[in-house]
Amino acid sequence: MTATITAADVIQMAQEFGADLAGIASAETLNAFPPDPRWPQTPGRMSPDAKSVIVLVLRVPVASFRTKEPEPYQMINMLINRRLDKIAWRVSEALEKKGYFGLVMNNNSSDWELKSGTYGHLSLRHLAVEAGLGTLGLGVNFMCAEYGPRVNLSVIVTDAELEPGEPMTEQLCVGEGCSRCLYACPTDAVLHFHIDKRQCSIKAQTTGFYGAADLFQKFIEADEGGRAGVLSSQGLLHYWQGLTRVWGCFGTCPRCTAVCPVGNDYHEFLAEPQKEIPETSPERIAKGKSYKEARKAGDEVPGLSDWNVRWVGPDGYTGKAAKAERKKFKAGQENTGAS
Ligand code: B12
Repeated sequence: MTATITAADVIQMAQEFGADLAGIASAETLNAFPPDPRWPQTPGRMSPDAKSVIVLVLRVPVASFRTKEPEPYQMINMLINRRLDKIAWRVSEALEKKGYFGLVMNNNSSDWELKSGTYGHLSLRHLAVEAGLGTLGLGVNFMCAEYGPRVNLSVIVTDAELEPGEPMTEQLCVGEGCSRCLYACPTDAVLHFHIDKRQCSIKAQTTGFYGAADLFQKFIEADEGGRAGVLSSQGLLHYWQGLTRVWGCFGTCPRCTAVCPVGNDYHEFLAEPQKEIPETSPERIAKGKSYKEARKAGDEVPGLSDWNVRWVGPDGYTGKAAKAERKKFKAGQENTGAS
């Protein structure tokens, strides 16, 4: 026997279980608009009965962007993902009590069948956009008005038919005129509403799959002395820590998210400590300018193709959404007497 359940019930339940934000995307929409149609990340592949996808958002505490070392960011990333798993599990159990299924998806794995194992079973960022929670930015991070890109995501696929959120049409990302993520990226990976994933991985995934594969390759190719070297190398220590603590496997570079000025959390806690971007260089400033000019000139920007623009915000950046959010936030502060 299934009980009636609405989107509002599910969102409230997810927030009571600890999610900072939650939303609903329609499985049918995702089946029709997979982010990259060559490797379709569709709920239909999970279950033909999938009707909705519940998206959970947990913010990354601002403290992790106020240290000089990336270590605390990495640590909290692992904890956040585990907490997201638990919240998703509780939502799934609650759905089951009402007569629906809730498939908890792994929030940081990838599917061997999709683009040589580099895409997740579902693309959580695109789902968050479809749920109306935010838009994608210049470096394709998902960002929301509350916490900018400083959030992690998790999803539950369900057969419950829930009213989906309305995707935003205006992008939250300030875009080429800001380019702060581009200036701050230590490996120069931020492209024009696109990202060079290999470059990004150098810092964002210091161990991970490629780290392990590199280590094994070095070991296989080395002579006896070289193999002894691998056995006493930092690489092996990192590999061990990756296996035991997921250390370095994901989320090891906070820079693009730390400096993003979108989000009430940025204005409240990060504007001062993150104002200066030490990594900025004349080359990076020129790159940002060239992106701005390309857009102004109406050049083709593949990251903003007709297909992709759906998740970036088809109306572009006008500043209206950001201003409205700041106003709402300030009004909320005045009401609670906070200064
Ligand atoms: C693989 C992966 C990575 C890889 C590749 C990143 C990527 N963009 O796909 C690497 C290791 C580089 C990475 C890095 C990071 N990741 Co990651 N990652 C994933 C994972 C596991 C799968 C991503 C996926 O399936 N992408 C699917 C494809 C379709 O999306 P896409 O590549 O962005 O494609 C779009 C555009 O790039 C463009 N495009 C694609 N190909 C091409 C080709 C051309 C020529 C052009 C022009 C455009 C274009 O079109 C696509 C459609 O819009 C997800 C978890 C999940 N299941 O979603 C987490 C996830 C996306 N990562 C996350 C995080 C936190 C990060 C980091 C911030 C961690 C860090 N700082 O160390 C960085 C941010 C890097 C960045 N700006 O993208 C979060 C998202 C947080 C957020 N606010 O957006 C997720 C959702 C994990 C989670 N559970 O929270 N990640």
